Amino acid sequence: MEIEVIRKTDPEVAELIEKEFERQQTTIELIASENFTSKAVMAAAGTVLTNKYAEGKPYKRFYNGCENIDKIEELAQERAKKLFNADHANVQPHSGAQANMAVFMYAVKPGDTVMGMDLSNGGHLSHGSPVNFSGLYFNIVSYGINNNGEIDYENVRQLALENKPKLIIAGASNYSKIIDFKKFKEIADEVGALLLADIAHIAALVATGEHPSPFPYADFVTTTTHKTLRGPRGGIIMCKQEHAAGIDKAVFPGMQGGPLEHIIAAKAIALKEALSDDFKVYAKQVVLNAKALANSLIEEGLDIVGNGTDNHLMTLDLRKMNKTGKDIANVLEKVGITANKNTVPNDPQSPFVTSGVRLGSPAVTTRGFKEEDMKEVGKIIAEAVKNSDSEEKLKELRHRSLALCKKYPLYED
Ligand code: DSN
Repeated sequence: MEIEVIRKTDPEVAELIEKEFERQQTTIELIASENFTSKAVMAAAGTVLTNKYAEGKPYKRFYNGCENIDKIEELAQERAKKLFNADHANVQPHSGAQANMAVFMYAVKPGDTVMGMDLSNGGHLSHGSPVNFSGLYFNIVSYGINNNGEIDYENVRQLALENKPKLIIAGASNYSKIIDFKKFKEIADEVGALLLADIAHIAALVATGEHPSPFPYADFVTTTTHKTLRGPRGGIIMCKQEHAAGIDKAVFPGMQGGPLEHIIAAKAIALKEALSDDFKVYAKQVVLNAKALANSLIEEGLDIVGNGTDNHLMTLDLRKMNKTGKDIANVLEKVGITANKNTVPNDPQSPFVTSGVRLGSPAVTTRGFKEEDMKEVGKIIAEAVKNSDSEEKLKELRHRSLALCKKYPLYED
């Protein structure tokens, strides 16, 4: 076993890996951007492929000895294209943020105007946050969400008409409604902007038809491979053929050096898994489970931004309960539920404190949770919020969360 090999060389690291497995096994993972890969995906990431330099593209490398690597990377590219019905795929980005960075590098110049969703409204750091390369080097115009938790497309259009961006980003890290990519395309066309759809969060839903696809509309589509897509940590850029050469050049030599071919092999495996019928069933269940959790929380008297969800995530709005996201995320950790604090629209608290907690269903769905389990998870969360000062109650809730974890053990077969 790999862990025994690691233990022989480095018992300290081996022990921490084992503890992390135990943590994952015994807690309910509701971080909306996390998931559990298959054993095959994990195994590929730990192979001899990590030894190989392969700068360049398949069959056009700057290093010799790439005959096997080329075929693996080509498989990953072809599977990504098939899964999403894309013209072109570059599977080398090390992460979603670097995929976005490469699109910026190709599509805009420093100082150009770019529109993206504001981070505190559910956008991503790389969509224009002032502390990120995107906000530091580009003139960012941010759009947000209204009190119903929805993008106000007329406001996006007005901002676009006023500011004439060269690039518009449609996509989010915390948005629970369907994104209307067609509307974004109409706005982009009206002002002559290119359109980037960042589907990092909803990739599996797009791939399986649970969310409308941006592919007929967007010039570029970026994704991570480790969220709903259930692959290794990494990114992919897909684009229209006319942008293919420029995007490839932006990834290498523009942004990155040698691609991580062990991770690209793991991406290829995850993409094969995502093309299966089982994965369609999985993605459908992700949405059903998120809706069941949202309904359970609402039945228990808690508020959800937008009063529900259309995808895999939701934000618990704690303002009515006079609690903060920071405190409740810590309380949930005590009862064996992992989630992250998040801002709500017009949040009176700072991003470090927040009034919300983001909750997602992708990881627990992989584990096997169904709607009735999500109902119980909702009850545990609600009781934890209402009894956050009672150590005795929190202990009882911890037993209930452990019982759910035991019902669906991880990596058994
Ligand atoms: N950090 C990711 C998330 O949690 O949504 C976005 O990159």
